[in-house]
Amino acid sequence: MSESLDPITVPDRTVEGFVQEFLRELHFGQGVDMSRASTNDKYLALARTVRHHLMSRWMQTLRHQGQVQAKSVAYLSAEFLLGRQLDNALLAADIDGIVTEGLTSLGIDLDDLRQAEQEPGLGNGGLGRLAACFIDSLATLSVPSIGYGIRYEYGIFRQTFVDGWQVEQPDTWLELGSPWEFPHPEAAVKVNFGGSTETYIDDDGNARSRWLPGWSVIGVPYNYMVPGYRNGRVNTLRLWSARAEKSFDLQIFNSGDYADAVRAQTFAENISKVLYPEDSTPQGKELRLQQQYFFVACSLADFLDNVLPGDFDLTKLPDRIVFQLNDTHPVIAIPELMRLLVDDRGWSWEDAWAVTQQVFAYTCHTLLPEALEVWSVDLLGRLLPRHLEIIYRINDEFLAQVRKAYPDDELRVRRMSIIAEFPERAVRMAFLATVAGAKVNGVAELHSQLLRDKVLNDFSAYFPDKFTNVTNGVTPRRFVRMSNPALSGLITEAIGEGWVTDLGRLRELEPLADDAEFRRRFAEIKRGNKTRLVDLLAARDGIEISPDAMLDVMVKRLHEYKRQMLKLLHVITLYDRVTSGELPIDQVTPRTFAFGAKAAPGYKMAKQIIGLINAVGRTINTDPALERRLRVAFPANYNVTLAETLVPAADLSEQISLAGKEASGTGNMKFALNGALTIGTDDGANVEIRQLVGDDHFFLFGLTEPEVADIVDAGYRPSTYYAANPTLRRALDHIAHGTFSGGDQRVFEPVVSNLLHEDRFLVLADFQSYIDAQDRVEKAYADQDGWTRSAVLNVARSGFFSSDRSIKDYLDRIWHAEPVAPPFV
Ligand code: CRA
Repeated sequence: MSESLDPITVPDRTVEGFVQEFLRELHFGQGVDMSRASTNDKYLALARTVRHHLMSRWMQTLRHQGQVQAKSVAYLSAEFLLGRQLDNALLAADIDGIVTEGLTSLGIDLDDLRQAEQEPGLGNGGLGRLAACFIDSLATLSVPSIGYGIRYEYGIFRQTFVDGWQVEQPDTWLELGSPWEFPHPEAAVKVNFGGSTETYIDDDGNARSRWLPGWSVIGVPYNYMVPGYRNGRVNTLRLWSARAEKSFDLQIFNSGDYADAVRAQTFAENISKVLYPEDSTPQGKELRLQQQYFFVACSLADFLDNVLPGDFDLTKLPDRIVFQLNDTHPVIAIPELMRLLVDDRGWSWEDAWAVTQQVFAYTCHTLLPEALEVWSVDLLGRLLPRHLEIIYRINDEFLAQVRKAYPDDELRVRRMSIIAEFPERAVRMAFLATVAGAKVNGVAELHSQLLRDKVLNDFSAYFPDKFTNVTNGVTPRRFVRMSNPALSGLITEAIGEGWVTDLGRLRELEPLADDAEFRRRFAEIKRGNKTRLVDLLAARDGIEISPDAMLDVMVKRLHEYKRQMLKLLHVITLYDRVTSGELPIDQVTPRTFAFGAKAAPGYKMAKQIIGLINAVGRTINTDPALERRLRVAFPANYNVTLAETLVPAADLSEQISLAGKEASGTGNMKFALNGALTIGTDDGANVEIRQLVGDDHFFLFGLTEPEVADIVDAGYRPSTYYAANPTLRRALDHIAHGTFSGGDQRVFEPVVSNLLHEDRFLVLADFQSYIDAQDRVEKAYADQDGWTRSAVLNVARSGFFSSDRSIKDYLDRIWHAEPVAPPFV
């Protein structure tokens, strides 16, 4: 269905038209003229001007959606790590050309305005960034969908280093204005908490339960545009902000107690105040449960009351919507929907359960048992008493069925109970999601297999058809087309521009790996990207690196299972070989070891490791014996914006988690797509990357998951590796003896003793295998042309890792929804 656009909302797509619109925005929107405008004024005016170019498509998409009522996807996620919006909007609207020209004619550099944007860091790491990639792909594939989440006033903290130690600063991303959001206070939703429940007899004589809440807050929606890539579609991301019902008590204010007058407001607004800075570990805090229920209750109410037409027959809900639960954070939506149907709409339990079981699907993102979220019955009952009752009933009915299927197997029943009894009585959110969800998926082949065979084994035996896999992906728009313009140009020149929305077509580059001229240009682009990074790090962090050195990169959250320590031990080993005279410095390949990592503020060991990386860096970067051939670069505050310059510049991608611990990883995909070679374990999506790019173009090392399981079962003793391996011993001794801490042996003692006596993630067991693989890297890199050939093949063979492919898999395997024709192109 193609409609013509509303002329009022379609801006003129010419340079003159743009300039006029931009100046209008500056005058009427910002209230300044060119002579007085600050960079921020110009950025805001530009953002609004660009926004105008997407507006008509947004309105059109919404109108069309209202008319067609096709099955939609609601992606429920506590995190959306969006990254900067300006470039993405320019790309989607296809107006970068006229904007650059228009601004130049006004004497403005587009790049200066880009820098003014504070990225919305509303996520921790992979899970939040995945959600952002998925809504991009949903829009580009023209799937009717809506993202629902929380508009945190403070996103992921800004990391700074003081003497090499991490210090967190608040992320004030809203401070200078946020031109990409549209608040709708008139569409606010009330959310209840606390209180108690009571039973009563309804008009038909049935005993029913109802909730008598104790307090409530208001959720105000903020809408964001999610443009598809040049397909005329703009979907919506709706993030909720908490407000008090009555922000201000005039009586109290007049009596002179100014603090008390705004107390309710302060209390309510705390709910959407900050993102919990945890990654892969649940933070069992009351406020976090409040956040989860808050956004889920707002989203369900919004969908049922506002998105669906007033006369919608809710028994048909499964034909109209699927709620995808991004990990367990939104799982409280399950009892909430039951409550809305049973308590508020008077449905029978059975009818409500039949619908509920069809409209939710659950993605699990972890393998770490400690990361599976549980809420104590005590807390949940206090905050959401009616939901707790509903969960108990779901559990009772489920366990009755399990007992029927496995008579006399009470142990199994206890294992499968949604309610854990030890160490305290608690609700296992992953189990609730598995019981109620129509489908459960892991995020890479190996991860899904381990979910079935280990983490959720009883459930996969009981519900064999529920479990499936969807391997993660990343959006090629942001992570190739936008962030690597030079490579994008080369690819387009070689195979046309179709790859941007059909990434499998990168395969067509394969023959060019054997074309010397293509390789030369590819290598030249890599060097250009390194130069871009060199300039950025100099300006952003005062870090000096050389564009001629190999760029070896490990960027991801700091976690012991990801094993930043393993890479650091390699760095220390090289340092030791050179300073001990074993290895002449002129035989060392010049290499920059780049790290980027935030540690959760309460994670002591992770913070120690950050301190140690910086300490090693200080020593290595200043030791004249190394002649600056080895350098450690650890820019603070790694985020999406930095990734966009770092990833295209990388030669070597470090994906070195202990096998069986990283669910998928998505950084690994971004690097391969930008022509870095991977050194990695057989873990997460590395397995699939290696299968696709081929063993000759991937540096594999380390124990496999079954080997890890065997070693752990047999009783792992890290000190035996220390005793048996002199190279390892020398590296650890450097840390222990204070080489990097001015002789002070206490500073990093916890790191050393943890590795020697505990080493939960088998760093010492994989050490030698990793060093050997790094020696292979060194040899391979010496043949620059051969390396470039492998890099080209990595790009050509990584098209599978597009989030467009992931979304198609979700559509086929889980959502059973379809793209609709865009309203216009
Ligand atoms: N920390 C996994 O650990 C995975 C992403 C996205 C994670 C990553 O391996 O790539 O999810 N898990 O699927 C997670 O957040 C709560 O669990 C992650 O980002």
